[in-house]
Amino acid sequence: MSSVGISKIESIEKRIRACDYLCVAQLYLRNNFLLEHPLSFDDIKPRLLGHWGTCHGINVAYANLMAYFGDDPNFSFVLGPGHGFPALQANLFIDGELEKVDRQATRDLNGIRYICGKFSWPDGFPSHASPATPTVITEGGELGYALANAYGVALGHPEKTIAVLIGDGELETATALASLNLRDLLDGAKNGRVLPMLHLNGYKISAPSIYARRGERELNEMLRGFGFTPVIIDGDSADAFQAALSQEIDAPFYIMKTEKGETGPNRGYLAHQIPLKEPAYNHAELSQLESWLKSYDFMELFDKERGFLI
Ligand SMILES: Cc1ncc(C[n+]2csc(CCOP(=O)(O)OP(=O)(O)O)c2C)c(N)n1
Repeated sequence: MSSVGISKIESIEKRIRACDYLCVAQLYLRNNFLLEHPLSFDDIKPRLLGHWGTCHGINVAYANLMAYFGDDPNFSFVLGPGHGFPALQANLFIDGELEKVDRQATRDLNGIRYICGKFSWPDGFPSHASPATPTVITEGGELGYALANAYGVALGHPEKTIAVLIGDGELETATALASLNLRDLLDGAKNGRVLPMLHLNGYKISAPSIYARRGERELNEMLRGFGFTPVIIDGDSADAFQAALSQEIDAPFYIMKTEKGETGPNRGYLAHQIPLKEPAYNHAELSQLESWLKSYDFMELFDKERGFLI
């Protein structure tokens, strides 16, 4: 039995499923966005660009954080891995935030066609978060600033809560690592609460991340050394995530462990960018892509006439 209610957990899981589908659709599809007919080579973008591996984890964090803090107007979410743009875009689209600044991003089939068809496409959306994305101020291709930015948002705003998702590769950068010191400088009554969250999916591009190699005990010791209390969220269960958020902990540092590429056709470094590279001309890969897309059962979550059912 879920600690926070079945319907809330179900709605989080549905939202994650919808966003995962929209990520894969953005990466691959130029047509047939609802799979209304069998996928064909013509439906696939001729040049595949973008990053899948980090997307599911971002969708898990986003959905769970919105479910927990979404009603609080003083809550913000800062995203480190800007290469996970399809996930950020999917969430902004589903919430209607994109439509507020871009009238073509309507929450219907036209909007889906627009965000998917234009992702990583000439004169369309870039493959990384960019200042054209609502609330994004820096180009998403450079890792490292998320934690510092989150403490910046908290500065002088005690009413604010800022959750920040940091990639395990990102936490190897000098900027992110040095930003761990900010807790010492900025924790206190005059500033807001920063909730750092490490996305421990084990890899950065083609190699294991240092923190994944070192193991849990050493990672925990390092974070404790900076004054944080590590809280592990093992896997993508919404129940576990909600339970972790509801613990009353001083200076928590959440560690969300997922498998890189989870819910896709492969895992780890193979999933970092485009997991299936040839679906535009390879029958076997086309059918793998079709099965992958169908695994999300998107039509249970979206209706052509009524829009999103989540
Ligand atoms: C400062 C900087 N160095 C290197 C890169 C190249 N780069 C792009 S994605 C990536 C891996 C990021 O790994 P991680 O932060 O763990 O994200 P995830 O594994 O979730 O994709 C790297 C090193 C970059 N974007 N920015």
